[in-house]
Amino acid sequence: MPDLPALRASIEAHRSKLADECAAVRTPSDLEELRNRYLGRKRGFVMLLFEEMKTLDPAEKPAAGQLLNEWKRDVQENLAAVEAGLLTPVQAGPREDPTLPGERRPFGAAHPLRIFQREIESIFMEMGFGIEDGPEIETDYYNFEALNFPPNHPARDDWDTLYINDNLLLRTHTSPVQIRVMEKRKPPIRIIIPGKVYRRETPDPTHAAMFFQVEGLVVDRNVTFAHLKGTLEHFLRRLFGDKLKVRFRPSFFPFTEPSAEVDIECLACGQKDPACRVCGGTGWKEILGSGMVDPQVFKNVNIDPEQYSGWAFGLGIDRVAMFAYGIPDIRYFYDNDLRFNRQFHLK
Ligand code: 2NL
Repeated sequence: MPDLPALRASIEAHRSKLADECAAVRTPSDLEELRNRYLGRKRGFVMLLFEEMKTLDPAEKPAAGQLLNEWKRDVQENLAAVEAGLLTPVQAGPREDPTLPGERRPFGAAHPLRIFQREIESIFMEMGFGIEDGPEIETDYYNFEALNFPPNHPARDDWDTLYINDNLLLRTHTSPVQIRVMEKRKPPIRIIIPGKVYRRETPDPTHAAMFFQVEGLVVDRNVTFAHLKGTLEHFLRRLFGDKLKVRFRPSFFPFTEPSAEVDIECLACGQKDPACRVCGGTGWKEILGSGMVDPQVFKNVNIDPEQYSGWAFGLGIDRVAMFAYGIPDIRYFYDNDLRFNRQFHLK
């Protein structure tokens, strides 16, 4: 049967081990393991010695109880100190000055292309247009067939893209969203669709395999080419300036008839430099494509072309932003170099 001196000796033996064991703790799980070994409810050293106390001579029990309680508190304090050390990194030098102002973390900011997209959106919103979006992975039907590109037609060569399988592809324009809207909703329709589009391109200063586009669509009774001209001219003057010269040139798209390309005066040379690198000396810069929606496209979405007419346009956000800001290479938009990106949110 143990006696009080034997109990005291056991406690001292544990006490001298604990100091080394505390110093060896490196991780929270080391600490947990140590805590269990000493304070575990069933087989912890502290609990085992309390059990032993029960076998002592009753006269020795009060002193033994006091010894054990003091030791238990000592173990708890040691472990708490180790825990605090794990949570607080060692501080070298003087304490931090709590009266200093906090560290400012920079907020993120919109990408230059997104800023330009928002500018375009707000001009059309002023005119009562809504904004829509849709999937970037499209079916052959929505990207081509509904827009009047027959299967295997050579016109598809200009819109070559990345195919996921025979039927699914990365959209080459946002027009499939207009098709989806016209299927669901009857005229009047006045919408623009900004978004990412894809083409099979080898990247160079003016081509990227992924870029941004805005398309617009107006469908109602008695919509004419005059509405197309007036709206696009107003849009371009809001974007580039009141007095901006705008011209319309005949063109071709499979989904519009008639079609027109829209040029604006070259703002780089003011139409004065025959050697201008931006307009090639022509004085004009092509900004967007447009036209009256082809009757076949209306039939594909069950809108009666005898009752309704409409016009549409498409523009490359990258291309127009390059012209507006004088950026010589489209790839700057996608380099994610903050020295470039930061030049476009000066506010
Ligand atoms: C361009 C030309 C254009 C359209 C896009 C369109 C959409 C539907 C019906 C008819 Cl659903 N047209 N979109 C029309 C004319 C031109 O884009 O050069 N884009 C960069």
